[in-house]
Amino acid sequence: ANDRTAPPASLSRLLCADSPSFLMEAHDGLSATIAREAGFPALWASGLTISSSLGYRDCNEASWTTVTEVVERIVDSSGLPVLVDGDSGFGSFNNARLLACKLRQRGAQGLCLEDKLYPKMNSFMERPHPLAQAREFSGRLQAVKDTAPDLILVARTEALIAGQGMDEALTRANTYADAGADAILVHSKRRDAAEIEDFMRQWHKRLPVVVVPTTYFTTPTSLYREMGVSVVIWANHSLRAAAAAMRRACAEIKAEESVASVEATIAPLADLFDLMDYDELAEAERRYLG
Ligand code: SPV
Ligand code: MG
Repeated sequence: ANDRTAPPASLSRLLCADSPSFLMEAHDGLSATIAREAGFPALWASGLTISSSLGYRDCNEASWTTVTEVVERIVDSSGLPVLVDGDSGFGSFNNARLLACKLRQRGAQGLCLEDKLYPKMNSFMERPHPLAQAREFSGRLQAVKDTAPDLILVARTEALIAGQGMDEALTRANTYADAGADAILVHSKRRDAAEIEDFMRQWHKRLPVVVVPTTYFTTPTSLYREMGVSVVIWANHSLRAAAAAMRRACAEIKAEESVASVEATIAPLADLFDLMDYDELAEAERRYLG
């Protein structure tokens, strides 16, 4: 069931392709393996889902070293290109370039940085989202580019999340393009894609654009194709699927004082053995143990 030999696409090729690519979130080795098995060409190492899976809130409670270790598991277990959600870079330009350097060493292909202050807060929390000065944030981007030139750098503007309007979003995106970003992520918390459409009309494809349709999930993907969006990220759906399933199973097992009724609804152990490729180990044992 697992094709571990197919050559993965590169993130830069996906970003430059004519039609949109779809990236699935991963927050650990298992979710990364399952996303690869489903056929996704690349992964989003989501700050929200990595934090949540560790029992942290998405406001930089997880340290950059912890995130880097999780990214290593995602890279190793999937073999896919991984775009890492680096939040706002965990501090100044200096923290951002250190993060970039370490992520590159762990095999990440891309880093996304957002123009917020440290600590950042998840974009969907109803509270103020103070933005960094565009000039200071550009320094963070430049430092990352200088330190890790082969890392794909996605600059994310939170101008629309912060209620600063379309002109501010476009101005910032242009400033970040000047600073050396390889792509722009424009984030929106509207329930439709109107802001994204507006942005795309005025952006004129200066750089590839990445979007995260968490709140505007009803948008047909054909619209992204028509707009010229390059990458669409399904940012949190494996973790939310797992949380719902774990809750159901826990409640049922507690109530029934038995695991008998959930057995048919959960993954068989054989699935886990298959996902983790125990067959490869058996083959290696034959080769190396004789
Ligand atoms: C994430 O997945 O952590 C993101 C996307 O940054 S969002 O949660 O929409 O901010
Ligand atoms: Mg995030």
